[in-house]
Amino acid sequence: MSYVDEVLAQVKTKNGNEPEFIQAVTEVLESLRVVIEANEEQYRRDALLERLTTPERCILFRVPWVDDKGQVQVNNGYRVQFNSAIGPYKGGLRFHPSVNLGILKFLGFEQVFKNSLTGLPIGGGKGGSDFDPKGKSDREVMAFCQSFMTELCKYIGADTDVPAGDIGVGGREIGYLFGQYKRIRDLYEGVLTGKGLSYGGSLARTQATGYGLLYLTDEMLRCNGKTLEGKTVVVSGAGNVATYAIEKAWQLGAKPVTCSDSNGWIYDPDGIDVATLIDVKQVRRARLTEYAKARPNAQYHEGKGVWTVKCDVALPCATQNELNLEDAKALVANGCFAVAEGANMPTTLDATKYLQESGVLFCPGKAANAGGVATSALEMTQNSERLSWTFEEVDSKLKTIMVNIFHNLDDAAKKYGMEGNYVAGANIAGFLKVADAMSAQGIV
Ligand code: NDP
Ligand code: 2IT
Repeated sequence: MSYVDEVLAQVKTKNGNEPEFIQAVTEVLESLRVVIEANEEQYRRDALLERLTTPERCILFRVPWVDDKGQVQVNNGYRVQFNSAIGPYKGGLRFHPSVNLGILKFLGFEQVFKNSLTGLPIGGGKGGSDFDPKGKSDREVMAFCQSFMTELCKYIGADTDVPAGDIGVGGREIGYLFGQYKRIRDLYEGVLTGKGLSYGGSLARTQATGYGLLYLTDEMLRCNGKTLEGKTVVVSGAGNVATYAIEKAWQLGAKPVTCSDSNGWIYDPDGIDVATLIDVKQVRRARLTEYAKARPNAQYHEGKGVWTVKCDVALPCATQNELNLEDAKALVANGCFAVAEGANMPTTLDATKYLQESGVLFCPGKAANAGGVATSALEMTQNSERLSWTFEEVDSKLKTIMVNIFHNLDDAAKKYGMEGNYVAGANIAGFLKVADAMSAQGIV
């Protein structure tokens, strides 16, 4: 059996109850075959793939907090410190009822390759809780965040592990988490990114994932003789990534016509109005039905459905496995020619294969959404030098990073005989740097 098949089989046996983790590892290892085979003896002897697919450390803890009725609630807290070969662990915190160890292992594993692709010195990690911030008062969210950080602060630090936001963790949560870290550890340091501008945050970090997604998509289209100008774009999600993807799509001359949340979706024939979306989701923390009330031409539909809308470009920006084979078929039938993932692993393996075989340009999340973590690394740099850069400076660095990421994965795909396969290109380019650092550092 080949070394890749051996390790894949082991990963499936050892992590049988973690389907998302197995899915992420399968995608990566399958596309690394040609690289591994070229160096199989050394990699096997050093158990490189076993080490690459096993987190360095997983921390699980109890998070007790008191709700507004005086009732004690208990949630699970996690931090998966996956790989520190190229820098301190870096990756977001997710607060969502679906969070479990398997989900965070998949996200941490993806983060290792994503962070490598940015070209910046950051290792991979992810954390979070099954806590659901929806419907909670600000005081309840603060109580939860303080209890969560009381435990997490023992394991993180500006040079050790630097969390940030993800689903359910935005500016409000990062503020409460930072305050508690500072109080307990008595350290004013860049231990979190995505901070507010008044206490060490970076300009453009809020917009970075969505903007970066569009910078990369623009470059991918240009390199394939197309542009975003005048194109119809469908977007899923209505959170941080989706909102700023929609804003940048407009700025680059495209027309974004959809967004969605966990209850339903919007089709706005006039194009999604960013100010209304921000007011509904960020200011009022309301449902998308409120968007439809504010925009008379917009249609609200319950459930899932953005992928049935005719479009040129599709940008899944909500959550994992939200675009399946049936959705991929609908996109292709409607003439969609490019898909770039704003979310982490939003496309199922069979849907990805179908899109690629149908000639759709497909860029995986670990490259396409790397602008968020790249700008987090720029926030870490600003914190270290105790300076703040202008919006334009950060945004222009972000753009350069996204364009470079695209060319690195495009070149890697070409070099290994898989031209146009950006999934393989991203996995190979991300892997090579991590593998080199791991090999240089001995068996650790
Ligand atoms: P937010 O919490 O800001 O927004 C998430 C959006 O997705 C919301 O509209 C939410 O709906 C919807 N959503 C979440 N879970 C589900 C679900 N199970 N089914 C349907 N809709 C769902 O998160 P982000 O925008 O930050 O994250 C979105 C994706 O992007 C995630 O995959 C995340 O890992 C990834 N990502 C985020 C980065 C960042 O910097 N924030 C960086 C790179 C990737 P509702 O409003 O109802 O909750
Ligand atoms: O998935 C991701 O890359 C993020 N949620 C952002 C991580 C970060 O550290 O900024």
